[in-house]
Amino acid sequence: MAELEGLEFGKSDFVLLDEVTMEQFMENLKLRFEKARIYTFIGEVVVSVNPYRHLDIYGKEVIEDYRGRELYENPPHLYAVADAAYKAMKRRAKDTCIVISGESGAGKTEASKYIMQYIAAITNPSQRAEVESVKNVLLKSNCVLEAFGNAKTNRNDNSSRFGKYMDINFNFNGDPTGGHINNYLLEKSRVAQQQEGERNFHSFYQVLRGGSDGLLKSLYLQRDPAEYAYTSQGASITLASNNDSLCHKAVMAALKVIGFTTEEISSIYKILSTILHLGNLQFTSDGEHVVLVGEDTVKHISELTSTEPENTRKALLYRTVATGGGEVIEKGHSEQEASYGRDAFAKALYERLFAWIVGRINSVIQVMDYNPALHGKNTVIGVLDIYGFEIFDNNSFEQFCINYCNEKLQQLFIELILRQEQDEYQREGITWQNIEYFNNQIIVDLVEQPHKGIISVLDEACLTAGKVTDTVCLDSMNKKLGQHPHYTSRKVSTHKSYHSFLYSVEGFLDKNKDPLFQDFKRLMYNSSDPVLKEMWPDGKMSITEVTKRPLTAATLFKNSIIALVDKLACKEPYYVRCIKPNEVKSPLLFDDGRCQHQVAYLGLLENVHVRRAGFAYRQPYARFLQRYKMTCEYTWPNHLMSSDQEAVEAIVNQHGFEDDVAYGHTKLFVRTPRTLFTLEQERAALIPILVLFLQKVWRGAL
Ligand code: AOV
Ligand code: MG
Repeated sequence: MAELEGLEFGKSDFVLLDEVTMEQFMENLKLRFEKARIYTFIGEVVVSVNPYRHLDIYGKEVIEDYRGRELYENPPHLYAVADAAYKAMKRRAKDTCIVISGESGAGKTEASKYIMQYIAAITNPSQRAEVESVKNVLLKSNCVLEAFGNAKTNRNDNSSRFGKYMDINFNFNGDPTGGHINNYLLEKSRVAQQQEGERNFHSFYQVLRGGSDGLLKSLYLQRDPAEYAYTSQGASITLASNNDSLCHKAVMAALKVIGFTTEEISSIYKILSTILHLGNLQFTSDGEHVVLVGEDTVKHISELTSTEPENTRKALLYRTVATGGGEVIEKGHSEQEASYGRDAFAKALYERLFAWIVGRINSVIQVMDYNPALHGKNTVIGVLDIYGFEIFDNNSFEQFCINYCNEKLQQLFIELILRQEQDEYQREGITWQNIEYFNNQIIVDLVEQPHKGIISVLDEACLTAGKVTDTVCLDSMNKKLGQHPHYTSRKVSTHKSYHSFLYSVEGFLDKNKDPLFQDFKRLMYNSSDPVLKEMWPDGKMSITEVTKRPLTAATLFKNSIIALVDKLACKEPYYVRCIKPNEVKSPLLFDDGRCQHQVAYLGLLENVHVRRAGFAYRQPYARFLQRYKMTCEYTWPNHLMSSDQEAVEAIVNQHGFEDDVAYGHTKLFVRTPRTLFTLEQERAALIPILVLFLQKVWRGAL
């Protein structure tokens, strides 16, 4: 609470602002950022501003300060939220979740790691080996997932290109017994294509720069990422802030700790190498047929994937199709089809590798044989770290999905924060008037509504036989959604001349359909590398088997995000709202405009309003009494009343705060922060007198 920090650091809780205006909010946020107080509460929500420099606020001593304490007893911190979620889970056997949101580069992933470290540090005091091993896997999984799922973008050098939701399971002792990771839509297009200034996934650069000479030789790889088309397009192959070589060693060590076998690790790197070689494959025409340039590369690929060179070559140049009469024929690709197929194959290889790694980690931390009758209730803390809202110069299908996901989470935030608030008033028997707030459901509907939403129109276009182009699809969207207040469409004429509805529709249909020639699936399924085979079970099907049309990428993503939101909604939520102070990764610059924009769309001011319109503070009677009993003659040192509530009433009445409070069943509710301030000031003034008094008692003077 505010009294723990001097006012020179600003208000540690935004509900304490004199007036809830954007101006005051921003002033406080800026002051705190400048004073390296990067965390500020709004009630139980923590607002965080990325400091872009190392702060010495995460050490062991700090963890001890927060361990088991109440939220307001310490300055705002991620640890306070982590501890609150943990306490609720342990004391009340509640499933809780910590949702971390904010735009790209705002500090979500870093926050999620600190939270996990905190939970790991405060659990298992008796150091039981099996719990330690679960904790270890949970912590080490971050390193592996970041290597394979993060990349340098123009907004963040270590940008998460997948969404991660991790459940940590606890036994009745409050010790972790296992967990489960869900991953959401990996941005696989990056494997084959990167924007100017960006990189492919870290994993490629790490193995090239950090792999031993022996490993690289066995993978037929050269050390320089510039040698490979897939790692050099963005023309930015070095990270200022990271050491690829060291990271490779850390990833190798983490894979071993988690329990990947030597064979599995070898398969992982063979797949990475296969992808790099695929990227360098070229096609040309001999006048009649499309042919491959670089026979050696094909040989390397077949060796790395444990397939026959002839089959590999065929899969790259032909597709097998069943004719209407049930006859099976081989149809040669055009040059364009062959390149398209190669890239689709490389992307699918990476996507499946990533999913397999996540699955493999899950198999290690899966909670086995948990018997609630024997072990007590199994509770869960979920931690959500997903890709943040992002806008680039050119926004494609991936940005559309990522931003839709952020709208969904924002909607959940508004609903849960309000619901939680209103639930509490109801539970405590306090009269409460509902508050109006902007519900972005309308934007979510625009995207996801069946038959009408953007995804639905997109799917329709994808399912239409014949040639539907991105532009035709855009026209159809304009027709159907043109009247929607949140839909705009304009034709943008740039040097590239693409069409846009905030996002560029170029490539939308293809990314949504996400086709991959069956031949690649069969090739991989028939590999003699068991790991690779396991990743391609759908290659088992023969060509004549009729396959159901698979769901589109957007629909799959939508379904997974809806399931995620359902999962979060049934847990007690804790929120971290991250803000990016500037666009240039500077620890010194607080860009007012950019920050204000984020505060606005994160709905933080509304959050403060909601919190204040009701009661800014609430405290169980016993706790309130403990803290302020010295300010009232009837309660100091002990009260003689029949209940703590009555004693609290005595304190309130003596100060004349009757109109500012309400009495719940178990808690006192205080409307304005000023009341608390006054009590705090009085308490602070009394403490020196009390100390003097106690010193005299000790010295025997009294
Ligand atoms: P994000 O997860 O929110 O972006 P990160 O957590 O990756 O953002 O943070 C971006 C960078 O900011 C980090 O690599 C650090 O350099 C710096 N940073 C963030 N938080 C802290 C902190 N508490 N202390 C010091 N430096 C920090 V994205 O994944 O792009 O949405 O998709
Ligand atoms: Mg991230």
